[in-house]
Parts: sequence; C-alpha cells; structure tokens
Amino acid sequence: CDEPFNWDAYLKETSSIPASPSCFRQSRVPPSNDFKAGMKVEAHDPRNPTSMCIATVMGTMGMRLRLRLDGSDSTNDFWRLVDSSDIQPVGTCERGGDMLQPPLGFRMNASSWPMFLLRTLSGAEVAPALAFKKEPPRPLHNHFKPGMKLEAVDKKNPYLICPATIGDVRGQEIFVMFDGWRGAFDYWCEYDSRDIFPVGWCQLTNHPLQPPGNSFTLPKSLIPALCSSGSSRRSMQSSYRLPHPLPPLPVRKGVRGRRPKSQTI
Ligand code: MLY
Repeated sequence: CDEPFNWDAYLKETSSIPASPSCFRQSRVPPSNDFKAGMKVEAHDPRNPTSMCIATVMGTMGMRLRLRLDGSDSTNDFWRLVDSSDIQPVGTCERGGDMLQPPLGFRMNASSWPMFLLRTLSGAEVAPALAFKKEPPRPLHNHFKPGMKLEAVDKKNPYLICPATIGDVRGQEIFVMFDGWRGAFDYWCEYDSRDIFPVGWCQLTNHPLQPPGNSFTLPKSLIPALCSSGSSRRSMQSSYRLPHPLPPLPVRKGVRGRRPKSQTI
C-alpha cells in the first residue's frame, strides 16, 4: 500500500495515455537548480504583477523555488520555476530605469520602503545571473485532448504536484482534474501554463509527486463490482488504490442519501 507512485502501472491500470511532452511549455531537458535558500532575487508580485519586488528564496524543490517577498508576511509564499520569466537577478530593474516596489500588504509604513530596501539588500547574498534560465517557448497550439494524463500543481496547495487528467479543452484553455479528489481541486488554465508538466517530470527533476487521492466519482452501480477483485469497467478516473472495503459515503444533512458534489480534505 505504501509503494511509491508508479506512472507505468497507473497508466496501465487506468488504460490511459500521457499527454506528449510537446504539449507543454516546459523544457525537454530540465535546467539545473542553482539557487540556494537565502538568496535574493527580483520577482513580480503575484498579487500585483506589474510591480517588481525583492524576494528571498525560502527553499528549493526540484527545479522550483519557494519565494517570499521581502517586507511581506510568511502567508503569501509562492513557487516559481528556475526558468520562470517572473524572476530576474537583483539589479535588473534598476538597470532598466525602473524602481523596485514594496509588496502588496507591505508590513511597514510606505515611507519606510527606501530604507527597508537598502537594509534588506545590504550584505545579502544575491542569486547569480547564471542561475536564471531562459523560459522555454510556448507550443504553437493547444494539443491537449480529454483523458490525457499529466502532472499538475495543486493551486490550493502549491507545494504539491499531483497526477491529473485533462477533463475538457476549450480553445486555449484546458480543464485540469486531480485524480482521486472528486473535483475539489480542479481548475481551468491556459494550455501553456507553467504549472503543468508531462508525466515523469517530477521523477526527472527530483520533485516529490503526490499519489492520487482515494475519493472517486463513480456510478453507484460500479461500486460493488470494484469491491470484488479487479474486473469490469474502469471509470475515466482511476480505480487505483481503492480502499478495501470502500469507506461509507459521507451524507450531508438535509439531502440524505445523496453524495456531496465535492469534498475537501
Ligand atoms: N486538504 C488537504 C490537501 C489536499 C491536497 C489535494 N491535492 C493533492 C489535489 C490538506 O490540507 O491536507
């Protein structure tokens, strides 16, 4: 039960195919992560993307960085890839004649920003220019098709990357469904989002991959069949790691017997 997640077995089990790496705006050969905790970078404020701020690398995972804007609190950390165009070396902004901005929700009085900036940078280790990698070009078209598997950032818990399935495609947009989570974490995004990765990406970049959840949206008629040994049809979501026996379905007050639409654990 505690074996590490294995994509090959899972793809077989769910009779599904992975989206081709050419669908994604990710480099085929992932760049190295040369950032270290404590280094300073310039980063677009995720909550105010036109402003450029100073951020500190709080940690690294695979080729991702956990960043915190200097002068902001610890509750707004965010993640960027080493080849994200949202980050650049300290000094880039000034060289371009622009000014570094305080983050949205700056902890101090706005008038203390210039002094704060001076202090936060004095004696700080800045990330070397070579650590910043060029962002890969976007694929020319949206090649995703419903049912294709991928790895995707859970936007509600952005430190997590999880197995997911393309649920729908509309123009430039795709619907990312997290396997085994009953829709609670699903989202629409652009096909060229930097938060989605080809199957095998986590392994390749040494990033942890969450196993699928174990909540499933299945027609009731299928449940007894799944409790007996692996036979019968498979739903588009998987039967992988179904708990035996299945836990009772949660019942909402007032709508007895009906299954809740989604559930957040
Ligand atoms: N709510 C859970 C985390 C759920 C993660 C779901 N992802 C993997 C799709 C928690 O806070 O522990």
